Amino acid sequence: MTKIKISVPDMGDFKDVEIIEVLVKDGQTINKNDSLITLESDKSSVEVPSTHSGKIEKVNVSVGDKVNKGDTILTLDSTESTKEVKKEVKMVEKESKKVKVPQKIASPIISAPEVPRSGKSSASPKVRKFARELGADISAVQGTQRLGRVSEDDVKNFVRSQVTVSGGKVEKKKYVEEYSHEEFGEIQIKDIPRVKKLSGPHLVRSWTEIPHVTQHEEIDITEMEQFRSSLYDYYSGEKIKVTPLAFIAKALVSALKEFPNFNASIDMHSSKIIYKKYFHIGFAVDTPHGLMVPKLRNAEQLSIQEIGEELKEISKLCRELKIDKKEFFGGSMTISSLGGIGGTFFTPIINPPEVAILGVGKSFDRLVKVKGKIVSRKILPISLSYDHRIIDGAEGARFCVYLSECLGKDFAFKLAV
Ligand code: CAO
Repeated sequence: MTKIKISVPDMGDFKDVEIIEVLVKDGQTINKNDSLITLESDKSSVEVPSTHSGKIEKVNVSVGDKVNKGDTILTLDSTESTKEVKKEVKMVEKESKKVKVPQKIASPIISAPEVPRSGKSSASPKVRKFARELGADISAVQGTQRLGRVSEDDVKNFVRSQVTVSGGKVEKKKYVEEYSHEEFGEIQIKDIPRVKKLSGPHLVRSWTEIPHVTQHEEIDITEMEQFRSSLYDYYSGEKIKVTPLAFIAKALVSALKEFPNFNASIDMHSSKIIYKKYFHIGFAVDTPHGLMVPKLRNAEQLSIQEIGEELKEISKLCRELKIDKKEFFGGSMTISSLGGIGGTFFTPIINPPEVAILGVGKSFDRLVKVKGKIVSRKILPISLSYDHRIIDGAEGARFCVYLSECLGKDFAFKLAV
């Protein structure tokens, strides 16, 4: 056993550097490279690692001490042989020369070289703790110190760049326009409607947390449309109006039965998938108050005509603000239909905790060549967005193909109308 002293390394121009942490104590067994103390100057903080393994006889420093190069940090009963220690001393000496930290090492007094921590962000335990307390991810903080080391100020600046404090409340940083709007002309300022205020954070969470993939598809609904426009009441002879959305909702129920991954939710905390045995189809309703997404409950038990009637009834309740809050929850999958307005493809945002949403555009006529003849076909554009964590591309494509079949020329068999 060799008794050695480990002392403060060369710190360049720094004098009287404060010890902000003592990471070891008397009697402790330590390994080579274990951190002993943290030094902090006004410019940086750094951990001083041990150059040897052994049992600490006595720690000579305390928090708050101001130290200089060569001051003894501790004495150690080294478990290494005298020969090894001498060899080690020579190596330390060589390394120190390499990094241009001049040190006069007289065995067995050894100066510990300053070694910044490896890894993405190098920071002292104190700075790491400080970042943790503020909820900041230290790996995201850009270190401004030597070798990119992160200081407390770096953490503070990082947090400042992420949040604002207003009225004692910490909020995520607001983007401030460089020029105010009125500098460019007349403006009017209104409150954001309550429904939009409520749905905003939900949409942001979905867009930022769920890896969305949107698959577009054109469905030939010519036969379905001929059937739909030919519906009439048997007794009164009056035309029956059923929205294409009712057919689409029915087809969606069938697809959900075929592809249970789409009628699911994921719980990332417990790493579980929740498969739903019910078919509650959400549908986006455009109201003067903002977008609402009520559910059409147990859609698998309803006929297409009944679905059409319920859609009308539920959207009326939404527009009159008479809908129960609970009706916005507990869905299987949502349809966002813009078909009554116009447009073709878009990228609908998933309505969590659901994992997919079907966007529907306005159907249009297309001239196509069939058996040498030019004929007009009715095409329905759809856009399916799904959560790529649970649904892969092949399944997304199969889902679209299946929907095409349900609404295509054999729709009557597929939907059993
Ligand atoms: N292609 C062509 N025409 C369509 C169509 C489609 N995909 N879907 C509906 N139509 C037709 C209907 O048949 C109806 O025609 P008639 O007046 O001749 O009967 C007309 O468009 C109006 O339909 P509608 O949109 O009022 O009714 P709907 O039952 O189809 O839809 C509802 C109900 C609640 C979905 C709709 O009123 C609505 O609010 N749509 C907007 C949804 C929305 O905002 N989505 C975006 C969410 S993301 O911001």
